[in-house]
Amino acid sequence: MATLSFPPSFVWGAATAAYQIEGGHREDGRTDSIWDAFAKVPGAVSGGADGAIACDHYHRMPTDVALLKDLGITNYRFSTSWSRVRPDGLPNPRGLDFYSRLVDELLEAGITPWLTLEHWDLPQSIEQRGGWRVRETAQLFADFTTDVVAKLGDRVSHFITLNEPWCQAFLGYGSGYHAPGRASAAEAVDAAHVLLLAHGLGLERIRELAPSAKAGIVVNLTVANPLDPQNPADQEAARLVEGAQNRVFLDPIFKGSYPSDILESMAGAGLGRIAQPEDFRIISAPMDFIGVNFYNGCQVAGAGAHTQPSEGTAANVPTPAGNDATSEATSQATAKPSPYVGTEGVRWVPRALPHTAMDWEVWAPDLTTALVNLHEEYSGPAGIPIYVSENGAAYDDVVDDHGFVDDSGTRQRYIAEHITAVHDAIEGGANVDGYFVWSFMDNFEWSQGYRARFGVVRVDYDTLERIPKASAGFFSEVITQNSISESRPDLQSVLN
Ligand code: GCO
Repeated sequence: MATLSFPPSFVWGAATAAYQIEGGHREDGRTDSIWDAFAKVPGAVSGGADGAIACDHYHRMPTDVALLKDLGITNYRFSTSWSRVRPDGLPNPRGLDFYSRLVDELLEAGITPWLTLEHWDLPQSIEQRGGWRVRETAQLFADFTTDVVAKLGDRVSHFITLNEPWCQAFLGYGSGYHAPGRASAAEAVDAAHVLLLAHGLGLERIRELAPSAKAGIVVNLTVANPLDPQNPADQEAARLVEGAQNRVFLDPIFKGSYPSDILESMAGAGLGRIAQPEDFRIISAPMDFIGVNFYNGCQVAGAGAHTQPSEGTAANVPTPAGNDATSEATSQATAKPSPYVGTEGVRWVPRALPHTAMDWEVWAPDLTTALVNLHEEYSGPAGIPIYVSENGAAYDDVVDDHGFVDDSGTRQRYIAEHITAVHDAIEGGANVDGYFVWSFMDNFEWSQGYRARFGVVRVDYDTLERIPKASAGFFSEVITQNSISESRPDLQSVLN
């Protein structure tokens, strides 16, 4: 087994998000976000769960930071709650102060903060005025960015504007799987544009207020593998799916326009109808890095005759990585429109691969493909630094009498194979400078509530105790060594 070493400057970290861990939802002036409101809708979240308490990080922040330090985690990606910082449109110093204390605590512990301004938790008061569907929200995001960067820009060196605009637009407004639970292709494409504009305006504020900070966005990319790589209809299906998830954001950001084929495939929904010409200059302003969240790829087929069995249909389009494709959610999928606007006729064809507890396929080589493609198609000769800003897996953990989870055969293996895939991408020429595991600890997994556990640290939701799993020890070791024993999917077990 070869040992794969990473460059000396490679960044290792762990990620979380405000609504998923903080709790304290009514404290110090915080008001509802769209996820507080969505969680109240019967059936929207598994088990009727919400983020009112979550991991109670709001009250346990110093000990959580101490645990990060104990685990040797040297970079921490977290997000700021807009509803805490600017509830109902007015700055709230008490809310912002929490993040100031968090940043101080991290720096004191020798941990570099990576701050995501918004990770899905739009204030509900803004949603009531149109949310991400209306252009005004991009301006409001810029105001929120100003508050955060003015206060923390002296200490935070890395800012991320938005997390996964695809999920926010297409799961939140297109399919209704996620808050705010709306299901309209037209609203989804409008939201996509407003999110892009918000990113651009946020970036402007970061540049003004913290000129030496590094800034970027985080997108969740998929890799669509054509069922038959030689079949033009399958190639077309793959192009459409990657277009509907990846290129619809990457092209405006890196090239200053929507891709022409996607303008066409999403014409019925009206992609770009609310765009103004100057938007694209704002959206495509240079960034210092791009973050990629990756969980899984997929296999797709186009219309036309195939002899292969077991093809998916529109009704079982898997909800993609970064959301809620468990079997329960998939059965609800029949009632919800596909988030893949403009891909009518495409069939998702499950591959004979292992699955996580989210029902997501496990195939780490897709991560290598995603990173190398991103590098080749978008990053230009200079090669913008790419960070894997989230990667990890939910499994049904088995807890021993001491509360310990030995996840070496599941989550740890998933992580090891994907870190190996990152190394392969670097060897393939992609400029990948870091890897953040999702997640530091088990947390509120959106529509799945608390039943999907992604943490390398277990959270006992009765006592709120944190207990590192085997994967946490493994990840610490990888960080210390700055290397990994090569770990590849066992093709034999995949094929059997
Ligand atoms: C996401 C998020 C995380 C999720 C993770 C697992 O992007 O979907 O950034 O909040 O919890 O992806 O689904």
